[in-house]
Amino acid sequence: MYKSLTLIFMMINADLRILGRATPAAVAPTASPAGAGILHLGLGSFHRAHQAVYTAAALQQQQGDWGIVGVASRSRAIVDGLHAQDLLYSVATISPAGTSLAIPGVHTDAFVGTEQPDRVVAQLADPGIRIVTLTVTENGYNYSAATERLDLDDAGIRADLAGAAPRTTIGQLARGLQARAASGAPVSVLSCDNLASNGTHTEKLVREFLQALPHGEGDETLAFLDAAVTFPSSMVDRIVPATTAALRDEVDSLLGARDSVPVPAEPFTMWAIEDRFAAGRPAWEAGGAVFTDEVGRYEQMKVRLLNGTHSLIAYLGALRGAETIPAAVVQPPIAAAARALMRGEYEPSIEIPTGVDIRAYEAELFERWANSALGHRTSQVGSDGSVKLRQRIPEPALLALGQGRMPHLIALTVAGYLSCVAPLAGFEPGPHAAAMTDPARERLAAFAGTVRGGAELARRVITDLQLFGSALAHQDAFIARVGQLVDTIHRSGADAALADATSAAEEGMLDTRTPTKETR
Ligand code: CS2
Repeated sequence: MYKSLTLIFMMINADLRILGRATPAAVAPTASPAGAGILHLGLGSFHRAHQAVYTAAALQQQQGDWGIVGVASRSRAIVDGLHAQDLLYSVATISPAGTSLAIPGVHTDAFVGTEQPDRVVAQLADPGIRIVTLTVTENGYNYSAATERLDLDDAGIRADLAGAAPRTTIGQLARGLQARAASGAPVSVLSCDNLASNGTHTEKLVREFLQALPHGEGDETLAFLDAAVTFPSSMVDRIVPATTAALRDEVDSLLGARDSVPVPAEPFTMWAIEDRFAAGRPAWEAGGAVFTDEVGRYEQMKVRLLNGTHSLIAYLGALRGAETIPAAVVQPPIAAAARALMRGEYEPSIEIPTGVDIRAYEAELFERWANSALGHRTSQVGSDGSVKLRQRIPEPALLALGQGRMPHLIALTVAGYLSCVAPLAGFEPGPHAAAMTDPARERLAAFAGTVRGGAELARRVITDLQLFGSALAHQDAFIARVGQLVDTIHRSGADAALADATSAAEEGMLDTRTPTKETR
């Protein structure tokens, strides 16, 4: 029977040598902050393996009141698990060479936001809190791609606007900032989600919420936003799979203690942040964060090359029976499609950040995806495609179409997505596709039950539902190509669609690279 994590840390403090003998891999918490300066919404694994680790490094270099109050949106298990361990947990960095542990130790409190919404507002109003960070996923912003605004038809947003204790993220931010306006204390809201221009996007949605309040009720807060609130953008990167029972067992044996809420992560980590903080910030550069004016470029590079290609690997991998990303990416047809997608369709749409070697970046992506020890599932990456893909595909697709090029592999990504979550009658996409969750799954499945084939499915989803925004909704050639590839997957299988789209993409790349007569 393992001792509890808390007891182990008491022992660490009492006598390091004893613990060293008992558990060779013993680790002490990196930080122990005096007070909290950060309120974090979204206490999931990603935050705990990313921002928490950078904050621990910052506090190790420079003490300060930068502890984190973590708000889980719904999960009681994580909050109870953390409280039972004095808010400590391990981050297991996993590579084929082995696993190493770190314990950030930066959280000063944790609670469930939907259970105590008033407490979220009160914390945000507290002048001691100087930064609010967010990892609520692409799905947590109540953004409507069809209207390109805050989704005012959403029941949660409507309830928050009507004055209920706020339960949506945007409602909590707006109501919290409304309460804070009384003291006027400056604060920064830092989105750490995979969204283009995530700071600007968050600010726009908060402002739209305040503008939608009746009788100019939000006006004073809007003025407070102008004067004292900043929304820096940031690009976050670290692959963090779901925690499994096997990971818990491995961590327990390395630690010699029971940790019920460890998080696994890959060795690679990156954070690029716009340095616009209204009331100070931790020295996150101590953990390797880059402060830069080129966050937009980093974001574009990452959301397209990593996340966009990740989606292709996940959907086509799942359809070919791969349970994990590493198992999918080593399959030659998928590797070839991923490479052609990056080179031919995403890369031309990206302004590469200064000093980044794009070839080295792409090569590193393949190494990261192939990390078999991580066990990152295709069903995890494939989940929530309706909200993830709209961040990843419309702009590069529109850019290619505008230049007269068909983005065959972006079309294949969408066709793979539809085949996994909205298979037409008679097509069986397999267990990994079945395990993908998606907020639009029911709506899409209803379409799939009534349409006659891929072309109609693609049109219903892209044009009628505007799942990827209004601009792509009228790109008939693209929609037809998606429909064709859906039919190919359904009739002849994923391999046939991969071969078709990859060879068409490679031909397109040759055409654009073949020198003309004049330049020859
Ligand atoms: C993935 C990301 O699940 C997904 O859609 O593409 O979570 C990815 O692993 C991270 O963004 C890596 O930083």
